Amino acid sequence: MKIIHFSDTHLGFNDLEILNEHNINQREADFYDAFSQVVEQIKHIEPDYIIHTGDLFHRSSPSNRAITFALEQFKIINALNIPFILIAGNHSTPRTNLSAPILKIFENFENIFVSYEQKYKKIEFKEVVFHALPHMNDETTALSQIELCEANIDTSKKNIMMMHCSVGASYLMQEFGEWVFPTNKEYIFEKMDYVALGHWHGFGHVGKHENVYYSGSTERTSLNDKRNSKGFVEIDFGSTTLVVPKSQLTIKFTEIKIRPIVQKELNCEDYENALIDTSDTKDAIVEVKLTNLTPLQSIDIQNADIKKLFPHAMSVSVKREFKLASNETNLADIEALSLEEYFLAHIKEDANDTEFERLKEKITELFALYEESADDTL
Ligand SMILES: [Mn+2]
Repeated sequence: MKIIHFSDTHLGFNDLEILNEHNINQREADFYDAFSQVVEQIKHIEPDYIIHTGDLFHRSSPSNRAITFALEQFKIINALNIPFILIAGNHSTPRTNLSAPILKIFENFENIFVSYEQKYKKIEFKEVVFHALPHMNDETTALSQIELCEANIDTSKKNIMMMHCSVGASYLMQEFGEWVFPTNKEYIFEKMDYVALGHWHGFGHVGKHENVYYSGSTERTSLNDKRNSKGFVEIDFGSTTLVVPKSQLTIKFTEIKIRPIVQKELNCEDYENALIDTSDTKDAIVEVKLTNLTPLQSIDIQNADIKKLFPHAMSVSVKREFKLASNETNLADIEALSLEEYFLAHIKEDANDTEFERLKEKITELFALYEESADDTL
């Protein structure tokens, strides 16, 4: 028996305000592409079951495009005749009882089994029981539902538990309404053949448990997530006719191809002669850190100049790290009336007269621009 486990696909997520050739936000399209790649692999692998552990959509009220995309993909999966079981995560669960859960739209597919009602659901097949515990807004309900799950373990079949939560406090995503699985209930994991987890966006097993895994997300919902390795898990339980002990479980992580995120550092100590390798930046999200900057350099080096160094990147963001000056000006020494004057006084200390005149013009221009955009009376 073979299962494919994936999670946190966040369909509809968008970022960076860059449009692709179809006028779709490029990052949103990246998330659709990641999902399609998993579906393509499923067609080749032909597992016995497919499971998704939550955050199918990024929002509980997804856009028309995200819903349309999901319906097209689910039609493909449904036609494979492989049962596809999915649970709701915190992103796809409405925060109030007033709105209807989006996962309900998949109820009418014969091979798709959804669990989104904030309660335990037993989804049973000939050889296996899926114990679905979707995201629950109320922790007290969650506890009684975990107990219900334990009571429903069927020792004559494989038991697979599915949840969208942080196990202990170690896998918190710092998001609203996260569910933390109670530590004193972790013993239930040992009674399961496999525990499929969603919520944490990196692949890996949990602590001492050999059969408890996060599959990770299929794309990055934050650029703070520097992982370039995203994909899905393939769990092989061996033959179902023989009683195979849990230790024979084989877990394989398969990577999909996602847009790379590349970090570069440009030491401004020798800016003119600095060489930067751009060979790995094609279509990438590039983050450049300028280090050892002096205030004077910072005026001269525009973000646009840095972006020009990476003509084939998808996006370039620039971070600036200043050199600590040996002669830090004492604030009290300058009787500056405005930030602009203070800044000019600071420049005057470091530059000669001609240089100061040249920069002064530039600074006045920049401050004028800043004041224009900061003026909220406009
Ligand atoms: Mn998520």
